Amino acid sequence: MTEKKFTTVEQMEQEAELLFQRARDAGIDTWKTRAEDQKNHCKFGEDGVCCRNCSMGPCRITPKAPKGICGATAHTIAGRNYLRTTVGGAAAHSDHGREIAHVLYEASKEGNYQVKDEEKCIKVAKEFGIETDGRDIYDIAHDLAYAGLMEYGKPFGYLTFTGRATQERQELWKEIGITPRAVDKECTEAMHMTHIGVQAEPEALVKQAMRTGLSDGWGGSMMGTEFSDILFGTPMPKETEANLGVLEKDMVNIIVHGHDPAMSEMVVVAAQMPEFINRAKELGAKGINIAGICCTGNEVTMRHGIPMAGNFLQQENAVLTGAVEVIVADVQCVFPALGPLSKCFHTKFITTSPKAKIPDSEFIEFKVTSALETAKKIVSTAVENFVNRKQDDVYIPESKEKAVVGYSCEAIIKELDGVTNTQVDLTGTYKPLIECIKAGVLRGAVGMVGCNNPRVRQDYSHIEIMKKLIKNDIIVVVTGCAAQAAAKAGLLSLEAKELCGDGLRRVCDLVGIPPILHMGSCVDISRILMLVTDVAKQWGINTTQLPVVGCAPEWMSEKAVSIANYVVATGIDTYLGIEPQVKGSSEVMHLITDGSRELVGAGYIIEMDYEKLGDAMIEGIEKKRAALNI
Ligand code: XCC
Ligand code: SF4
Repeated sequence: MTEKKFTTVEQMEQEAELLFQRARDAGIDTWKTRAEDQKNHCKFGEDGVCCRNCSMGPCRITPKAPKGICGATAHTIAGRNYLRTTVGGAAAHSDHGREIAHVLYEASKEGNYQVKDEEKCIKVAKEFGIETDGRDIYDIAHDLAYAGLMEYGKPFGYLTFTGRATQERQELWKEIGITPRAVDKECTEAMHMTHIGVQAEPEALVKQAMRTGLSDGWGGSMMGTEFSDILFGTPMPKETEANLGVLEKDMVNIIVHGHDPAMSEMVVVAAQMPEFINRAKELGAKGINIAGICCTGNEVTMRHGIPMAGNFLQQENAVLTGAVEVIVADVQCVFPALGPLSKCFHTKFITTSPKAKIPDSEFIEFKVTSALETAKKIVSTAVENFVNRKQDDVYIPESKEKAVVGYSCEAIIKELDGVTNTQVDLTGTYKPLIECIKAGVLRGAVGMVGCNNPRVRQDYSHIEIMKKLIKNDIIVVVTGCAAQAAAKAGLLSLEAKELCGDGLRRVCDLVGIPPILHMGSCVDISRILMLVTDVAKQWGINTTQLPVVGCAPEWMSEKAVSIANYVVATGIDTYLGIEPQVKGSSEVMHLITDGSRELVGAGYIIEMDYEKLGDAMIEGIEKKRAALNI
């Protein structure tokens, strides 16, 4: 057996350092230097006890001034801030879902976007009570898109997808009053509650955070995922590569960055057109290479095997290679720093959404009706820009790793079907997986998600914790920047089974999967919700009983807080490696940890030491097993 050498964080850091040096040489800042400049962080902000919700303030809580001018305590202020953070995240994810619903609404046989997964279109339409028999698929799709859009503002009732949850969760949510209503209703109500002089009770604020989070996970994000699958195809396993080494020295490099797949899908289509490939060759390039960053990267890798250039904290590094002709972004997680940085290189920075215009970028508005035209313009800009590259001044780090991506729930079931024995028919279910967990071959599962955060070494916690988990026979599913961290370290390759305990290694061999499964972008955490829910249903237990936990070791965004809220409210303990900004209130801190466990059977476990965080998860999983007598 040849021992595979996996890329280490140290290697990645050395390569990154060479790129940062290029920035220093060019006299430009990077996140590294800016993070230094921002030290030490404002303590009031960090603790969540600064309120600027009205102009009598800002008010900051200190021992000398324990109340705001209106009388709000640290608990009220921290609770309100926490809820507002959640709203920011839920709004972002859900608005992404809404954009996709609009794309589906515009889909047509002849137009820019088609229905690729008709089966899913019909299945989901039925859930919404839409007539499907004998109807044209586009008529069904349009009715579905309309029904989806109505989920954002319907005046009565609850979100349709909550009907997918376990009976136990549905009843509990009803009982404690957190079943999500229309997406916009939850976000608006949360903003209302946090206005001066409205909600002051910490528990009510934390419950609304869960409800708003649920409207994201079981609403906006879930629609984002399902409608994207209908439009662009449900992901199936594909081979690809990850890390900056995927950039090609002798090709035109285009980086797609952001979140919404509508734009990036079209760029992928345009880049395959012979007119552009030929033109690239005329200009001395060997072809056109597309690579992704952040969740756009996850979307296009899941469906097309497009390589991933890296995750959140690597966006500047991509430009610093000097090898990128165009970096094009739509919404979310896009550093404004890319504007001035791109000016130091030949790189053209293109923004496409009116929601995210960035100084020093070129704005080309992306519209559903002119999507292909715009994508062609973007690709053409990149191709023509190749001649401006200073080829002698290019530095592309060597590191890249092989990865298998594209494990939608449908794909996982298909893989499991491939190995079920025929004595009892288990096809189309997670039962083989459940049997492995019951028998202890697998101890349990962890969903690792989330961002990078300069508060900790980039990707170190992700990678070290993942290695620890798989060594302990715990299967891991990943999305977002955590997924890209895994990919860069080679942990999404089939060879990663070498790092597993005996049980997980056997499962990997038998099923032919890596020990860490890439389930997509951050809105695709809705896939993890469905995986967990269906496993609980087929096992016949509650989600809170499953030996399964969630983890976000390096999270930073408001979206991550929204996610953490809905994962917990779905009954899954969530382990955080970065502290939520509520430390200034013992009550809110209690409410999101042990208090939430009393309320919904799950809560946060907060631990900044990655070793201890990993150990705590294993312990948590073993406790759940013991309670199940397995
Ligand atoms: Fe953004 Fe989704 Fe976080 Fe990565 S994981 S930094 S939110 S790209 Ni969503
Ligand atoms: Fe101060 Fe109350 Fe106004 Fe907040 S809402 S800024 S605590 S007066």
